[in-house]
Amino acid sequence: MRFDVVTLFPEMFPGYLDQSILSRAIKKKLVDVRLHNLRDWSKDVHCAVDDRPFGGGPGMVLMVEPTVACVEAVREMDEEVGHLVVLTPSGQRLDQPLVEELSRRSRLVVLCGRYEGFDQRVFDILQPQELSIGDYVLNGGEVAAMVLIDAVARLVPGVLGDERSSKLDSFSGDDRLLEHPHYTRPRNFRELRVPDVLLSGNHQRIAQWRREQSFLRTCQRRPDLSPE
Ligand code: JAH
Repeated sequence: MRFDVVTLFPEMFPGYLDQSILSRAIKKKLVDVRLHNLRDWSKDVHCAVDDRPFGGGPGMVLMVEPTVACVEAVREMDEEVGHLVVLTPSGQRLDQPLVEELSRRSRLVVLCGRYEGFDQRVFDILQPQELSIGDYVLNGGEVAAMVLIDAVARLVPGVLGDERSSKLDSFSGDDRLLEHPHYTRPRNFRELRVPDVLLSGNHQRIAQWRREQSFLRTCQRRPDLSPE
């Protein structure tokens, strides 16, 4: 799967891309992330890509000309033009079903804003899918873009060691409940013991216990996700 990121701050990405799971996926050519600096498409002598808002007010707005030129040029860098997404606080809330849907694409072009965001005509012309990772404001779309890439890339076949593991994640699988608790050695730590059922070797009872724990946790912590 290919990601093309359009940003004013491409230098924010390598540190993140070089971390273990993703760098392995990139080495294995399962994932390809290309970075594009929006400033390279500036139309003016000062390399400006932002300007003051019409109507007044604080902050700067990213200009339509360099943004559209950049996204169109980046899309044309491959015969598959890709699916265009923009990270914005006013976008559709990203959740695991949407992540799964995006992971079935072969190419995503991810546009990151800064300052007060893009001129509205960027959205009118490019008609991107507008996505939000949560109801809070960041200083720009880059961190949200990394969240999106992280969540989507791990679902690309071969990126995780064991393909079963993502089906067992919170919000995943048939019921989309929170995950059950996990335990490993030691069996007893400060009088806190690993539940006997997990040491029983009875896989049917273990699966039953885990389903119950998932259900209870979801009811207690996330009633909004609870079945009924
Ligand atoms: C902030 C451009 N949903 C998180 C999110 C995504 C993007 C932005 N903020 C929050 C943002 C400033 C400029 C995008």
